[in-house]
Amino acid sequence: MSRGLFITLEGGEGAGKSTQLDYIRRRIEAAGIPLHVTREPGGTPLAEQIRDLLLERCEEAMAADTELLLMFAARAQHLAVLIRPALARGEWVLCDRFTDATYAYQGGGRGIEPARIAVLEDWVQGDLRPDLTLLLDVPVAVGMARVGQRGELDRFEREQRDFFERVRAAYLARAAAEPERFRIIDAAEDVAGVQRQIDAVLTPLLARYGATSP
Ligand code: Z5A
Repeated sequence: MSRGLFITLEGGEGAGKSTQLDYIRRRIEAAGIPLHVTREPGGTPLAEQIRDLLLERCEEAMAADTELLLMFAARAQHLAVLIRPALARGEWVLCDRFTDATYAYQGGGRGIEPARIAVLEDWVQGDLRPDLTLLLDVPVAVGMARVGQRGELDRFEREQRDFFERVRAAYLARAAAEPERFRIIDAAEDVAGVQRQIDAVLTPLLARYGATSP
């Protein structure tokens, strides 16, 4: 049996990932394809506990290396328990954020050398990489305005605008470096406009697996 497709969804603050994740799920499931929808950091009970550590505000500042290692600790668990077994069974996995987020946030945002991240990526993932990555790209000001109404902010949401500008630049640089894997979606459009762009990617993909229209 061939392994399932590994699809990741990426983007900065307020890009609309959560909003579009459900739409993508419905389209894939309507095609009759067995699918796991998951997220990072998290996705398994233990990895979700690591997520809590990463997102909770704490009196002691978290060192950038600690943050990086916790991201990969959660990822190692997620891969071992959920992602690799599902892909091996031929099921598809749709993941809200994956290692591109580490390059964007810990690399671009925190300033950790990409080469150091690549060492951990190779160690934890071996040769597993996403087959398709949808990057929901939105200007930082637009994304921040969308999430501005939220109450309590997590450790990442409390960062300043220049942090998120570096995150966005790092995402776009990765997309430019791997155009065959990435599809950049203009997420500044309204929800329907974003869905139309997603359809333009998903429709031909799903057609190859037996489904045709939204
Ligand atoms: N992180 C990391 O640092 N390193 C890593 O390796 C990984 C993660 C894997 C948790 O991520 C944090 O972990 C994240 C990066 C870090 N921190 N940040 N920031 P998360 O994915 O769980 O949380 P998030 O990125 O904060 O998600 P989000 O802010 O919820 O964004 P979103 O899911 O993209 O947005 P949304 O909830 O779908 O939409 C936000 C609002 O905009 C909402 O009111 C919508 O109704 C509205 N919306 C959505 N789309 C539109 C459009 N098209 N037009 C108008 N309004 C819209």
